[in-house]
Amino acid sequence: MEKTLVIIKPEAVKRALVGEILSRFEKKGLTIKHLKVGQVSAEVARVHYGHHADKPFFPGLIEAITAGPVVFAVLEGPHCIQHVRNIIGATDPLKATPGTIRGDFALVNPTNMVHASDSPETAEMEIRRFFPELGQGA
Ligand code: FUP
Repeated sequence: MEKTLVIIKPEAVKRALVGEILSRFEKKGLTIKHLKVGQVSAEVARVHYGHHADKPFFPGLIEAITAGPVVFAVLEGPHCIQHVRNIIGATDPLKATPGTIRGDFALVNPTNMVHASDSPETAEMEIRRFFPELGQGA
């Protein structure tokens, strides 16, 4: 069954939106396979967002994702990756449709509330990155 990695970002944890956000995935019918509170270190953040390293918004992005506690989740279900991307909405909160998580709760980047894997390859890599303790069970 397809799996994806979700990070509920520091701004969303600070605003007490963890339950609301997880609830949207659950109501869709997706299964929460693994869930934990943690923190993204600057070192891991720079790897995770390495594809944006040359962008002007990179320092602010690293600051935002490392700013406080986050919640990591592995979700599972048919077409899970695309369903979760649909539920979170467009990367830019200004373009995210109302009804999506970013459309309902975010105003501007880099605080767009949630990260979710965008392909099977990144999902596998990100689950290993943020749940290394799962090993082969990931
Ligand atoms: P997404 O997969 O939707 O998180 O989108 P990206 O990987 O393209 O972007 C990662 C993060 O970079 C976003 F969550 C927010 C931040 N970002 C900006 O701050 N400004 C931009 O113009 C684009 C992305």
